[in-house]
Amino acid sequence: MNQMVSVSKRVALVLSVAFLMISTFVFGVGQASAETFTVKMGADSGMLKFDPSKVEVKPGDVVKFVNNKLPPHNAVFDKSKSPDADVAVKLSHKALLQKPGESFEVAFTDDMPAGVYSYYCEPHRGAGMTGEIVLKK
Ligand SMILES: [Cu+2]
Repeated sequence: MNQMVSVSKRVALVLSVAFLMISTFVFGVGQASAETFTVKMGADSGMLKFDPSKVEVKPGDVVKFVNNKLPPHNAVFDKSKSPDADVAVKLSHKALLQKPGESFEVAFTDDMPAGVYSYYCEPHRGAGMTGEIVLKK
């Protein structure tokens, strides 16, 4: 009788450990699901704009800028229209992309303040080629 009890206790222990491991795994994957968002530089229609022009990200996410139509393009984050001027400088990619298909990635990390990061394409700022990335925490 005593042995029966200890066996079922052991089974219960094994089951609860297994459940903990599975739930930790599922929860861990959910937390680590960093996403990559793609922004086309120059819309397919040939418009001088970023497409999409507004992206919402969370820490860990990456925005991949891909040269598309009517190059050259770049992405410069506006120091006066970002939550932190130093972060804006760090995020900026001043080098112009000449060939369609070229790309660069901008990573958003936990040490950056939440808020709206505005950016523009230097050659086409006057034509309205601007965008926003909203970092939410
Ligand atoms: Cu441009």
